[in-house]
Amino acid sequence: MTDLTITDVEAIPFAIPYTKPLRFASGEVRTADHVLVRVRTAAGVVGQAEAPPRPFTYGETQSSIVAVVEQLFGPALVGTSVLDRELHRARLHRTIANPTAKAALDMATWDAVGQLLGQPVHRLLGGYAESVRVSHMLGFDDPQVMVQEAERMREAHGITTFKVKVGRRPYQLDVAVVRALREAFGDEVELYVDGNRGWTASESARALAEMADLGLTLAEELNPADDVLGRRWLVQQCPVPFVADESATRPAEVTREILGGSATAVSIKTARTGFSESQRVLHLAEGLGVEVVVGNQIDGQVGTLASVVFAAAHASTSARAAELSNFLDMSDDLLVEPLTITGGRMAAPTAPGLGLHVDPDKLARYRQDA
Ligand code: MUC
Ligand code: MG
Repeated sequence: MTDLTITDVEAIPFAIPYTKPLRFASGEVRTADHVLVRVRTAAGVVGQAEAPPRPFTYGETQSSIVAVVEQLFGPALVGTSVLDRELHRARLHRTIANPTAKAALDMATWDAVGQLLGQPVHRLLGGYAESVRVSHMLGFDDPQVMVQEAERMREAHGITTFKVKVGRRPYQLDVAVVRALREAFGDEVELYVDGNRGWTASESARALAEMADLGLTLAEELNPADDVLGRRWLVQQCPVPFVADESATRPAEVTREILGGSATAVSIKTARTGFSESQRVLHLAEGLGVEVVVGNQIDGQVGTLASVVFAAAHASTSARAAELSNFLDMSDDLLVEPLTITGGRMAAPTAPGLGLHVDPDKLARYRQDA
């Protein structure tokens, strides 16, 4: 019988510059300083996944991810079977936080399982759709620049769904952008907004009122969830689903925010909840009767591959466009075969595991520990 034992866990820091930095209310990204996590098994199969630190959101850094994987989480997994996901969870979740380190280990483990079984992870998770619609995230800029960027995405990749970053002051800066996009594209595009907690509840309410004629489909984290009463007041008057992103990443937080009236939809990001915990969040959301969106933690191509695998695997994650395109703003990436978006859609890989092949020359060029 194949030996499924995990023999080694590795964390490789790498850095790839963005050609077009992404700016939003809680931060800015100029370089993808991520970590490639590898889980090696006794049978020789290696599972891989990407951890993107977001210091301004969750407090992880590239070096903290490498340290926690090498010193704490890796040793907790070595000697167990790749199939023992509940045991892995029990051991890793004794430690709070460190979401992308935990998520990458979970996804690398699934990648190894898929390769060992000769099945794509997309099918192991649920196998619902072959491909999903893509939503592109537009970072802060002047209205005309953001319209040009959306036009470029539509022309080159057929993308017609855009998440517009908002949360600047005065809020009219962002309202002008959404209006310019609607005027430029009419009904041909879907638009929604994400504030990354940049506004107060009252600024958000005024902005929503001024955008009432612009046909938004979702509003995400416009103000901090910790403004407890202000947030409930805002969500009650929001005419579209109000998405909890960074405020509700764990099942307990999702339960609290939804039952407390502080959100009416949930963003699921494989970068921070992997596949196993993302399925827990998804099933909870389904049970609560709230919609989900597959979000983007400004993932590289390895991370984006994981997101499309998860999005395409279930009916409710493929109902809305998934945020899968921000790797297009990077100057290069690690995969041998770059991901493609055609006709506004991205296909889930059909090869065993996550179907990802890291180019050794590129990894050698971008790794930071050599
Ligand atoms: C998003 O949806 O908020 C920005 C910060 C982060 O952690 O993810 C991105 C996108
Ligand atoms: Mg968000």
